[in-house]
This record gives sequence, structure tokens and C-alpha cells, in this order.
Amino acid sequence: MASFYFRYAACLAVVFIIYWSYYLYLSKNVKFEVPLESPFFGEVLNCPNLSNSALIQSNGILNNRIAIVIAITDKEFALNCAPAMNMTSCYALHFGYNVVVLNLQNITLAAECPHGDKYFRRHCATAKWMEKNQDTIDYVLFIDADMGVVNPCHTIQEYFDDTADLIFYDRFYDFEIAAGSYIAKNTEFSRNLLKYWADYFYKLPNSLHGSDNGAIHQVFMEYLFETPAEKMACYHLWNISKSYDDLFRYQACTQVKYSTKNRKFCDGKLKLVRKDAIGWVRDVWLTQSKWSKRDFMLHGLKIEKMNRYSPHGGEWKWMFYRKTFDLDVCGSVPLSFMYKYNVSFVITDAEVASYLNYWINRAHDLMNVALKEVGMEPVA
Ligand SMILES: *[C@@H]1O[C@H](CO)[C@@H](O)[C@H](O)[C@H]1NC(C)=O
Ligand SMILES: *[C@@H]1O[C@H](CO)[C@@H](O)[C@H](O)[C@H]1NC(C)=O
Ligand SMILES: *[C@@H]1O[C@H](CO)[C@@H](O)[C@H](O)[C@H]1NC(C)=O
Ligand SMILES: *[C@@H]1O[C@H](CO)[C@@H](O)[C@H](O)[C@H]1NC(C)=O
Ligand SMILES: *[C@@H]1O[C@H](CO)[C@@H](O)[C@H](O)[C@H]1NC(C)=O
Ligand SMILES: [Mn+2]
Repeated sequence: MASFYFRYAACLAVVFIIYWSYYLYLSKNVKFEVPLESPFFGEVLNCPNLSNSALIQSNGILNNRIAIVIAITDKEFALNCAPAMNMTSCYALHFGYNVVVLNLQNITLAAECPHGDKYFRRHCATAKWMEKNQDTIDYVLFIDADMGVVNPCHTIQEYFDDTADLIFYDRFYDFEIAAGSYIAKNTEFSRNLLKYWADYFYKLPNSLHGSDNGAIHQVFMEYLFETPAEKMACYHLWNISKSYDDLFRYQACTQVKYSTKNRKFCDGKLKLVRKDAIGWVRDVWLTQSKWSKRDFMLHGLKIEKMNRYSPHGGEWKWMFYRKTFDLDVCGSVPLSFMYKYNVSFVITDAEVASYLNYWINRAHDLMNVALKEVGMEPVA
């Protein structure tokens, strides 16, 4: 009997020591006290990989130091993007992320960023906003207004990178860097690159240049390479572009140059999420509106293409159980109520990967066709 109690006590002691070391380990790794002030603290998220503290902070970064920045041109545009904006705003409200809507027609803003093309103006406006809010905002997630959070079981911090100030991503279906979303640490490097990009408006070639999406490729060329010859290695293709096919040939040329470098450039400050990695957003139509747990945000959620045929492609289907995603309701219910899905759109990570692989392979072949047309070697 005595030996039983002894073993019982020894066992308890071991359990206690394990818990105690775990506690010490945790307390050493917590960078600050988590303020329990979120109105949603304690709600059951139904996200196996998130604890309730994700509603306040993750990776040592407080959610309220992060802003989701959306630029809009007018009311009609905002209405067209209402599903996406409601999804993003509802997610942000629960997690305590800031949402900032920059109205590009605002007179004050237009005076600071007089760029005649709204696509360039939005990056100037974002850089200016970051500058003004340096004291309170450490990171910006810039998104197109038609990007929405489909799966709230991810945090924005998941996509941060310790060394990178500015992170862009590659589209899946072609060989372009996407201009519509980036993650920016609020540093001089980020703000300067965004301004440099915006000011490309004033020195665009007299060609079919593809606006900010064409220009980001030249900005990367100029940031990545040292000599004028290297920086301008593809420029003539941009300069003479008369069609989208021409523009794609220019972009194919830049992609070949980028691939001679790592995916992190400028001492790691500038990062490109290539197609083989998991980014924070992708186009909704790549998977016929289906999504899996690895997805966070989807792009292309405009009302004009919802549940209806579009001759230009990009159709998508409403993936929620309820007919609308009501922002007014969002503030008073758990996220799991808002994110009630139509299960016929929920598939596995492997199934999403197989859809995306189709687009990756197709883009690879198209890029080699484009390269051949400009006399460049195909890529493996
Ligand atoms: C949780 O994280 C693990 C490890 O990263 C991953 O394999 C799993 O798919 C995630 N689960 C969900 C529901 O996101
Ligand atoms: C216009 O922008 C300025 C700062 O850029 C801001 O202070 C002001 O509130 C905005 N006005 C409107 C109507 O949004
Ligand atoms: C771009 O094209 C213009 C003519 O349209 C030409 O004058 C200029 O030199 C070209 N610039 C470069 C860098 O090729
Ligand atoms: C977005 O939320 C607003 C405010 O609750 C609501 O009136 C509107 O119908 C919602 N839009 C969509 C598309 O869910
Ligand atoms: C779920 O989606 C399928 C496929 O689009 C559709 O046929 C079905 O009516 C939807 N269910 C609900 C409850 O909306
Ligand atoms: Mn868009």
C-alpha cells in the first residue's frame, strides 16, 4: 500500500514538474501581456489551429497594430465589392484589426496624390497613410476591394516574414506579380518603394503598359539589379508593347531575370511569394469557387460576376449558407455564425492544390511560348 502511495506521489510530482517547466517556457516566450479587452474574447472560433488569444495577437504582434487598407473610387465600385468588403470587415472586427477605406476621390488625398491613374494613386495614398500613422500602425495588408476573407481560421501575421518589409505574390494563372495586394511593414523602405512605384505613372512608356501591374515588374527590375543595363534588360519590350500579348512577353522576360535571384531581394527586405508557396490570397475562379482550410482570402468577389455568366470569365458562386453576409449582424454574433458555409464548396487542401497545379503548368507553358517569341531560352 505504501509503495502505491509513493508511486502515486512520484507520478504527481513528475506531472507537476512538466507543467511547471511548460509554464516557465511559455512565460519566457510571451513578449507582452495579452490585454483581455476584445469584446469577442471567449468566443468559440471553431478553428483548431487558433486559440482565443489570436483575437488579440499572434506571433508577438498585436492585431490592433495592423491595418487592412482598401482603396475605393466611388460608391458604385464599393457596392459591387460589398460581399468581399463585408467579409473582410467582419473578420477584422472580431480580430481587432483596423480597416481603412481610402476614398481616392477625397480632395485632400487627391491633392497629395495627384496621379491621374487611380491604380497608381492608390499606392501613393497607401504610402502617405502609412507615413501619417507610423506611431500606431506597424503593418499594412493592402487589398483590392474585391478580396474577402473566406476562412477566418488564419491570422494576417501568419503571412509575415521577419526580414521582409514588403511582400508581393505571383498570380497562379499567368506569369505576373499581382499588383492588387501586398503586406507592408511600416518602414521607410516600404513607403519609398510604394512611392517609387506610384510615381512610375509620370514616366510610363508610350505603349500598352498595363498600368500599375505592368509597372511593378519594372520597379522590381530596378530594385533587384545594380547596373543600368541589368535594370533595363527587358525595358524595350515594355516600351514597344501594343497588346496584352506584348505586355506578357515583357513580363516573361522580367520573370526570367528575377529567377536568377532568390525569392527574397534587397537584403531580404523585398519578398515575392512564388507559385509553389501558400500566399494569403488567390483568385476565386481558379477552383470554381471551392476552397479548403489552407485558403484565407479569395480575390474576384464582385457582385457583377456572382452566380452569373460573364463573357470575360471570372464568374464565381456564393459559398455561404445564408444569402448575404451582413456586416450589421456581424458585431453581435460569433464568427462561426457568420461563416456558415454551403458545404458543397468546401474541398480538401489536396483538391485545391490539384486545381492550382493545372493553372501553374498552363502558365509555365504560356510563358515558354512568350519567351520563344522574343528569342529567349525556355525555362525548365
Ligand atoms: C493546422 O496546422 C497544421 C500544421 O500546420 C496543418 O497541417 C493543418 O492542416 C491545420 N488545420 C487547419 C484546420 O487549418
Ligand atoms: C479625406 O482625407 C483626409 C486625409 O487624407 C481625411 O482627414 C478626411 O477625413 C477625408 N475626408 C473624407 C470625406 O473621407
Ligand atoms: C522607348 O521608345 C521611344 C520611342 O517610342 C524611344 O524614343 C526611347 O528611346 C525608347 N526608350 C528605351 C529605353 O528603349
Ligand atoms: C453588407 O452589409 C450591409 C450592412 O449590414 C448589408 O446591408 C449588405 O446587404 C451586405 N452586403 C452583402 C452583399 O452581403
Ligand atoms: C449550395 O451550392 C450548390 C451548388 O452551387 C447549390 O446547388 C445549392 O442550392 C446551395 N445550397 C444552399 C443552401 O444555398
Ligand atoms: Mn480585383
